[in-house]
This record gives sequence, structure tokens and C-alpha cells, in this order.
Amino acid sequence: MTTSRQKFVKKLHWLVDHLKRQKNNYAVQLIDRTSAQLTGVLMKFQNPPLEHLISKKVEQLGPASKKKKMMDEKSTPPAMVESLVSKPVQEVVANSSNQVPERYIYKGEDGAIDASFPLLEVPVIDILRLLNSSSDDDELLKLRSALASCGCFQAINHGMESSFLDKLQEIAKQFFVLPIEEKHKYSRTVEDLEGYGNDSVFSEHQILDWTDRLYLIVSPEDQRKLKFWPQNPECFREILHDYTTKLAILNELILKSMAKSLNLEENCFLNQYGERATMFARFNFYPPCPRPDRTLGLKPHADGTAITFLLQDKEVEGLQILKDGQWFRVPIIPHALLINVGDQAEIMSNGMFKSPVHRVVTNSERERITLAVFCMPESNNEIEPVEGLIDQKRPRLYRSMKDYGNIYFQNYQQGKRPIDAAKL
Ligand SMILES: O=C(O)CCC(=O)C(=O)O
Repeated sequence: MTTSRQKFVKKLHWLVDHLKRQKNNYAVQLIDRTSAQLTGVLMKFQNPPLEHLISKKVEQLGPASKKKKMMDEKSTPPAMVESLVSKPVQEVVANSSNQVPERYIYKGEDGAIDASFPLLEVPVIDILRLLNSSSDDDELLKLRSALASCGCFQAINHGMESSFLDKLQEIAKQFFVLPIEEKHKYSRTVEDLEGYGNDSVFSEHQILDWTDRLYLIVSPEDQRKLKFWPQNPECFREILHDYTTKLAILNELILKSMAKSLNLEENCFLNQYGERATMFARFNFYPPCPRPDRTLGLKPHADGTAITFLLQDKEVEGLQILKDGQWFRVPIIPHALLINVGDQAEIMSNGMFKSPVHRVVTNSERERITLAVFCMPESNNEIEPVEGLIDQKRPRLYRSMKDYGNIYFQNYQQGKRPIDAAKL
């Protein structure tokens, strides 16, 4: 096996060099990606039908010149989301006798992994007061300063009963503790980002997150793929629908308040959303981990959203935010929603609001369950810094762009900070 693989890698290197000499960068990208995928296949299946895989892949790719033409026509590369899906961590745990496989171990790239960093003072904002506030109200000033400094706040008095949020936590837990076969009915596939599962694997060196997820498109409603929405527990769909309907209202209120806090017309951010704004829900399950000092539940990232709502676990901490170059723990306030801005709000606000980099650490004692809901403008809508926030003192920092979600995905997978691609 090693010999065929070495031969294959050598051939690919030759091909990549050859294409580089011809300056065919797009073909190089495709080949690099294909090489990573095939390496993943080799790792997954001990006895790979190698030649068959290569010829099939080459057939799928077609001549590089044809792909190049497609790219020129669309001006962005066609989605390159093919990848392998890694095994759910719950299954790794079940088979690993308290060992963490090498693929989950960080080698120090993200600094010390430590669950005892200081607590961040995340501002607490009363949503009811925000709703009734005039432009110089304290709550609006607090919102502005929270989003300009740490990029997030804890929302209380948001209109959702504690018992309802408990129910939401409960259905998440009921889903993740189902038998493996039952959960696999909702498994994501290589083509779909949605469903139950884990990281896509793009390269053999990729370090995996110690988490299992259930990822679902919620809006626009006609885009929902119900085959991924659990029917067990029975009330799952109804409760998630109720929750996200309430969040859509809250999202609108927050966007209006953000505009008001900057003395702008209240719809200026909302207007960039479009009729068919997108909402995704992601249930995160972090099993206890025997090596919390070397493993991350979720690698550092900022969100590609405009607004993200996080329902934290009521008892188990894990989220950390990077502020002024230092990691801080995010405190738990039971039944509060942790709301943060994402890259698209940073762009629309011309950098006034900061999309925070965050990560999740694990612990060896207890599992942790959270629910993140990601809200963003319709992908066909152009987003850009609001006019009222551009002047001589504060020049425009970001370009106009459509489909930031796709730009985000492409950059994130290459380990780059996606918002850098939007900077002028
Ligand atoms: O689970 C958490 O605390 C954070 C989740 C998160 O950042 C995400 O799902 O993108």
C-alpha cells in the first residue's frame, strides 16, 4: 500500500509542478484538493482500489481548461466541498479505551489550551429595555460598547420562558444519547454539510474537533431538509421551529438596535438582509475528553454570520473568547442567550462592531451541550459597509460582496481568517 501511495503522491507532485509552470493555478488547487481527498480515502480504507479512485476522480474533474472556464464565467470557483466526514466523537470514545487518537491532538498551534483563563466580563443586556429605548438610553449605549469591545453580550429578559429553554436543552440531549444506529438515520453525507456528524476532512494533517454536531438549515423554510430533522425525540422539530421563529424576531430587534446605537436609520442593517435571509441551527455535543490539555472542542474561528445566538450549557463551561491577544472564559448565566456579531456585521458596520474569535475547550469530567443559531443575509444580496459609517476619519474598510458564506467556507478550510478576504 505504501508503495502505491508514494508513487501516486509523486505523480501528483509532478503534475502540480507542471501546472504551476503553466501558471494554471485553478487546476493546481483542484489537484491539491483531490490529493488531500484521496489521502483521506487511503487512510480510511486500508486496502484502497487506488487506480480506480484516481481515474474516477480525474474523470469527475474533467479537463482543467473546462473547469477554468466555469470559474471565469461564475467569477467564483465552483463549490469544492467534497471531502470525507470524520467519525462522530461519541463513536471514537466508545472504541478507544480512554485514549485520544492522534488526529485530535493539538501541537501547540493555538497557544496553551487551558480551562482556567480569567473570566470575561461579558455585558448583560436587558432585551425588554432595548425594545423600549430611545437613542441615548443606557441599554443602547451598553449594546454599542459591548459589540465594539468584545463583540458579544448576554441577553436577558428576551421573552423566552426558562422552561422552554430547558426543553430545548433536553431534546438536544435526548438526541445525542440515542443509540448510534438511530442517530445515523440523520447522518450527514459527503455532499451535505447538514445532518448529524462531524468535521469534513480535507487533508491528512487536519486536526479534528472533539465534538459531534447536528447541523440544520432552518430558513428559508423551503430549504429545510427534513430528512435531517430528528423525529426522535418526537417534539424535536416543533420545538426547534418555535425557538427559531422567536429568534428571527429577536434578530430583527437586535439589528435595529445596533443601527440605533450608532445613530443610524434603524433599518440600515436589516435592508441588507433581503427577503430570504438564512438561518442555520447547530447542536453541539462535546463528550468528556481524557486530554483536555491537548484537545479542542472547536478550533478558533469567528462566525461568518451577521448575528449568532448561543444557548450555552447551563452547568458546564467551555467557550473562550480572544480579546486583546488573550483567551478569556465566557461565564454561564443560565437561560441567558449569548449573542455575538459575526463577520458580516463587522463588514456592514465598517468595523465598528467586532466579530470575536472564539474556541471551545473540553473537560475530562462532563459532557457539554450547546445550541448555536447562525443568522445571515440572503446569499444573493450584496453586503457592504453602511454609508453613514464611512467618512474621511473612518474610510471604508471592506469591499461589497455577495455570498459571504461561500467566501467564508473557502477561507476557513484553508486555515485563513475569512474576513481578511473582504478587507480593502
Ligand atoms: O459550543 C459553544 O460554546 C460555541 C459553539 C460555536 O462557536 C459554534 O457552533 O460555532
